[in-house]
Amino acid sequence: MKVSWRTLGTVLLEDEVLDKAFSRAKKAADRVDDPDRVFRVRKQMTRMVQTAADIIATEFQELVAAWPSLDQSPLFDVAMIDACVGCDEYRKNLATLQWASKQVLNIASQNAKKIIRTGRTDLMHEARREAYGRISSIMRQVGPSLIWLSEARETLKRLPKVDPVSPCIVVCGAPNVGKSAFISALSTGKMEVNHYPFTTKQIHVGHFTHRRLQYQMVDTPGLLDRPMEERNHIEMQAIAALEHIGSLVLFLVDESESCGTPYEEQMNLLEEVQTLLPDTELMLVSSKADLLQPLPPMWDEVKVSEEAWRDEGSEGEPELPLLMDGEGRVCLSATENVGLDAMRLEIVRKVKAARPNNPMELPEGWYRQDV
Ligand SMILES: Nc1nc2c(ncn2[C@@H]2O[C@H](COP(=O)(O)OP(=O)(O)OP(=O)(O)O)[C@@H](O)[C@H]2O)c(=O)[nH]1
Ligand SMILES: [Mg+2]
Repeated sequence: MKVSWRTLGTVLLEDEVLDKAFSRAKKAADRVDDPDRVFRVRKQMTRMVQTAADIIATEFQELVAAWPSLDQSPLFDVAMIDACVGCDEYRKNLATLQWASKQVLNIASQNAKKIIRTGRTDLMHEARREAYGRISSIMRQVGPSLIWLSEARETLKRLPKVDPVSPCIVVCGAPNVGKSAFISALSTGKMEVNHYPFTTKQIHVGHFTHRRLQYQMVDTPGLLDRPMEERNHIEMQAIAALEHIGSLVLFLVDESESCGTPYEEQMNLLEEVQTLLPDTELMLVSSKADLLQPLPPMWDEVKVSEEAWRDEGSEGEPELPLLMDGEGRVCLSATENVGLDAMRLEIVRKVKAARPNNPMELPEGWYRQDV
């Protein structure tokens, strides 16, 4: 149902499209067989012109059809496209291909007429040459668009794939607090690894399913973990995109400070994230609970009840006790797998409370993509 950038075909560049078109056209002409010289040349020349134009037009029309239309894309995708490559450029370059495909077909039909109307083979050859010249000139004009689209594809391929219909939990916090480890520990199945083009860091997208509803978790390295003044316009747009998809923001704090960022600074960051994503419910969670000294008072109790729940097949929605640190803050350990089952159920409860009662009803501005 979702468009996956990863399945978009490579974009052939100007010379590659021309080579493909002209070599197919030549093969088509070579297949012509007619004992009458004038008939033969006429057929050969019309085939060359029409085949070349058809190949190019089909190439471009298929490309335009395969690339998602912005009007029908989820807001998150549109915001990401805008942040990464620019929506105006995206529209403009696809429109250029659309235009070129019409032009090329026009040229072919005009010159095919010339070929058909004359009885002189030299004029047939000339009309064919003229068509090739005009087609090449159109191709020169679309060259920059093809380069742009080819580069855009490379960029968009690396974006995280998020389903706008399923709840999405945005996981943030200072570098090294354990965001990826948390997502990995809560995920069933394989975690996807992606990139935002403006950070070199890997982004993890994980999933778990509860009562047939899929919950997605996205981490935000390099995005929500640095001071406001260092963020550029593009990153701000990406953050706006997170606002669109987030059902819940989990802010991880590493109280042990083994992440390298002092607790104070992590709290400043928390305030920034709150102002950046003001309309999304935020939950503060303390990571690496196994490093706390002493261990959280409920450590053993939580561990035992989670193990018992897992042994019974993880059914239903029991009130598993949340792991709390000495100050009454929810905590967990991704490496020791303590506090995670309780956390998963808490996420489900929070998302349910934040979502509209009718699961088929989407918030304003969203639409549902059909299969
Ligand atoms: N003891 C302990 N270490 C943990 C836990 N979770 C993560 N770590 C460690 O903390 C380090 C950072 O973990 P990551 O999950 O990569 O942290 P991150 O927030 O994704 O880091 P960036 O993506 O670089 O911002 C790793 O060495 C982990 O092994 C935990 O629950 N307990
Ligand atoms: Mg990470």
